[in-house]
Parts: sequence; C-alpha cells; structure tokens
Amino acid sequence: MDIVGKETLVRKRERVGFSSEEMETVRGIIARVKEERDQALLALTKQFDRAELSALLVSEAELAQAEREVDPKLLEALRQAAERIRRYHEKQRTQSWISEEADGTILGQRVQPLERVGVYVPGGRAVYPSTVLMNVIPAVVAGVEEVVMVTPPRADGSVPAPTLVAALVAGVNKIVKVGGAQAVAALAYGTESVPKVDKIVGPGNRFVALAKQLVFGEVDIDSIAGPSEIVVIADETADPAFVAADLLSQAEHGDDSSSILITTSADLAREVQAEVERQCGRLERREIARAALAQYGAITVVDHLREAAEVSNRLAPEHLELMVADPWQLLGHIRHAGAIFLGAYSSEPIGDYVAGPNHVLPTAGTARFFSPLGVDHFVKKSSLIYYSKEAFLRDGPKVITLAESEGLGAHAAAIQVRLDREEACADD
Ligand code: HSO
Ligand code: ZN
Repeated sequence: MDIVGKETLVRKRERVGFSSEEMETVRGIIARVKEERDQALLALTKQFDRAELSALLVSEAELAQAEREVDPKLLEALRQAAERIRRYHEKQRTQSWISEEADGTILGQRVQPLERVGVYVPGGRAVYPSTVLMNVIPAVVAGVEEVVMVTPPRADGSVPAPTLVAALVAGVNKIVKVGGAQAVAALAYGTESVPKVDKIVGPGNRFVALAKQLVFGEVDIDSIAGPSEIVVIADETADPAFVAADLLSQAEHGDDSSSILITTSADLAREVQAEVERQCGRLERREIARAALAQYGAITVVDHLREAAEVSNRLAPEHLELMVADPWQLLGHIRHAGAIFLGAYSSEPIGDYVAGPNHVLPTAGTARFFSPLGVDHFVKKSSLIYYSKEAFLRDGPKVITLAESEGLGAHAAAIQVRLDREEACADD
C-alpha cells in the first residue's frame, strides 16, 4: 500500500455501463420468460447452468437433507447471527400514526409491509449465507407475507446446503432453482412456479443487475451494490496489526475492493504498511487482496482528526472504522458513511456477520444519500384523510380558488356540489 497525499484518495470510479449486446440479450430473456414462463426457465437453466431440472422448486426433502448435511457449528452460528440481526431490525419498525384536529379532521399515515418480495442469491464461488440473512430478515421483520428466494442450481441440479440452511433460518417461504436475468424476469412477471413479487433485492452479476434495472417500475428493486470499501481513521493509539487486518478484510472481497487508511501518525502509517505486507502473504485470498490494494488501496497522513473526517466524508465510504482514542468524539465530525465502527474491537467483520446491523450498505459514495438495507425498504405508506363537514366548509372555497387557478374545473365542481348541498339544506 502506498502512502499518498489526501487529494489522490478522492478517486472517481467509472459507473458501470451496459453494452447494447448485453441489453439485447437481457431484453430477449425477459421477453421469453414472460411468454413461455416455467418452460423458459427450465430451458434457460439448462443452457446457462447446465442443469436439467425436473422441478424448479426446492423440495422439503432437499431442505431436510441440507439441514442434516451442514456443519452443526455453522448452523448454530447462523442461528445466533440471525437472532441478533432480527433483534436489531425489530428496532427499525416504524408505526402508523393518526392524529385528530379540533374540527374533527383526522389525518394519518398507515405503514404496511409489501406483500411479496424476491431475494436473489448468487451461485458460484461467492455464496455468502450471511448475505441471505441480511437480505431476508429485514423483509420478515417488516411483515412481508411471502419471501421467495431464487438461486442458480449447480450442474447436478442441487443448491449448496449452507444457502438452503441460511434461507430456512432467515424465514424464506419458497426457494426456486433459477438464476441470472431469467430469475429476475420470473420474479417481476410471475410464472407457474414463481409468484410475481413487489420488490427484488440481493446482489448478482452484470446480467442480474441489468435485468433488475429493466424490470424496475414493474416491481421495485434495491440499489445496485458496487465493490466493497473500507476507510479506517486511526491515531497514534491504534494497533497497527488490527488496522492492517481490517484493511485486508475488505481487500479480499474482490480485486476492485478499496481499503484506505487515514491517520494522524506518520509512524502508524509506516507500521501499517509493513503489517499489511506481512499479513497479506498469509491469506488464502492474497492474490485478490494484493490486486485490490495495488489499485484501490492507499494510506494518507493528515494533521488533525478533523481533517481525517473531512477526507472520509468526501469518500462517503461503505464502512468506516474509527480506531482512535475517543471515537465518540470523532463521530460528531462524520457526515457520510454506510456503517461506522467505533473503537479497536469493532472490527468490520463483526458487522458483516453478528453485530446485528445490515451488511448490505451503500457503496461508491452513495452513502451521501442512501441508507443500509433495512425494514424501511420492505414497507410502504398510505396517507389517511378524513374531513369533517365543518372542516370541509372552511377549506372548500380555498380549494375552488386553487383549482380554478390551475384550470381544473372538475376539481372545483367536486367541492362546489357539496357547498351547494349545504346551502340548500340551510335554506330548508
Ligand atoms: N463486507 C461485505 C459483506 C460480506 N462480508 C459478506 C462477508 N460476507 C459487504 O460489503
Ligand atoms: Zn465482508
């Protein structure tokens, strides 16, 4: 990792675009799924995943088998993590409210869960059961009636046991063996086996991301996750071995991950640099981490913690660790970050797995305006309006004035008909 000036840190990544061929391919897949439904899913799964399925849904027997097969220690860890994630998200629930005014007007806001949600779970090497928990549990806590998980099967038609077990622990209602753009299309439009959902969440490859963008509007989607990022702000009290280990923890996610240290101590900068080298060599995923650090890793030395906070705010990182003597004091200067980890023992992987907050976080500077995935993403609100006659008679004439100024005569008439009725009654 190089020690660089702070201006070099504020890098801009190119937004990923899609080629017209990719667009065509995905549009074609969506159209085919809309038309041929399950039959298209079976054919496309054979073509892309080389799996010949007799049924698209994961059976009870397969789930029972996965529970027997999975390491009991992993099952227990998943259960305990799920419990903490559930408890944290329960605190996020927002209440409907209703308020009555003196004239009898009643206004309110009703919060209701989405009816059905689809969760995409990628196959291949990056199968993260923890991500299944993080995407599903907020939906369950929100009160979503049916959570449908889609995931591509392996060539033998099976789904990895840890994925199935995580789905069970999290509370998924239905698991469908289908991946790629065809899975997104199935969730958006419905097929014989796949119910049409209201929202699709979960990470996926380029085709999944593109399909999600194309079906947006027919259903809601989550924001598209970018490469993982961590910024560590550290002072001279930080342990260089801890700092280096946490920087590496995100660097191992992918060769496009970004790990940045901002420190007030030139000594610490050099020690962390050496530690990263030492620890990286011991990692199984050292090649990935090394490539990430070479491209998107950096250390910078600043004069004050306040300056460190300013630089970090410009980056608006997905994860921010405050490894300083008084992290709570520094927190006051932090404006933008997906998740903020305070103190030496709040290592980022604690948040990835067990702390309780969601690990699906805004990336690529979008922490300026996006929030972590949570219960809010699985509810919607309706406004409630009850007007008493008294209030109507008071406000009606103002509506007529406003409606007429917009040239909307029918709006004005809807009010006038009631005002006339009231006058007629008064005359009787
Ligand atoms: N750190 C990742 C999430 C994750 N880590 C899953 C391990 N498993 C999100 O940025
Ligand atoms: Zn992680």
